[in-house]
Amino acid sequence: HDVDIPTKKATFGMGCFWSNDSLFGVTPGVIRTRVGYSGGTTKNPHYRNLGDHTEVIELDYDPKTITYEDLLKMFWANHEYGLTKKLKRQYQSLILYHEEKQQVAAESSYKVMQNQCNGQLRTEIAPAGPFYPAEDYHQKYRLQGHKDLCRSLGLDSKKLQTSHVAARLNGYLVGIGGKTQFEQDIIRLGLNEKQAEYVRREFERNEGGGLAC
Ligand code: MHO
Repeated sequence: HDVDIPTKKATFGMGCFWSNDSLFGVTPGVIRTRVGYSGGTTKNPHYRNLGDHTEVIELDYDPKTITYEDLLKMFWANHEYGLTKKLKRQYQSLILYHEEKQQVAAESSYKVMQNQCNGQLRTEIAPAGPFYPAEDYHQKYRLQGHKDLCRSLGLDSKKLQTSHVAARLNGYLVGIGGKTQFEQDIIRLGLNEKQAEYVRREFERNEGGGLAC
């Protein structure tokens, strides 16, 4: 049930990458996600030694279903630690663009936001450079709490970075995306009744819950 269509990449730093991963993972048009470290110059960063890198999420999206402008709206609206606070480089608000069209769109949305924030915005916009995937335990962090479900779907550590199903479940399991969208997604994702029922129960458990890191 992996989705094989042409995609484009987008890369964002929005604070802690766990929540962003869940948020984008259930967004229609986002096909795959992975989290990692980018935006810096030091080699081979690790979670305990980030150098000058930032926690980022890298998305593969279907531009026929979702535009880069839509992704930018989500970027501005969903920062874990806000847009104007002075933060460690780890949590820098960051847009890494992959083509000139993305650069133009990012810069023009930045101007609008900077006005709204009275010039206090601290977001950086830069060309995408090397991306270092984060350690396995950070990938689909929310989904990994559900070991039996992962096992029943054959989601090994590699697939946690490449699987569409993993991206979706990582959001649904914390209540993002909504029950209605989930119900419509079950067959497309290839979930069996037992797996679907498990996710439904999690929706109920998470009712009213938020996305704290
Ligand atoms: N609030 C989380 C941040 C982790 S995120 C991967 C923590 O304190 O562990 O940076």
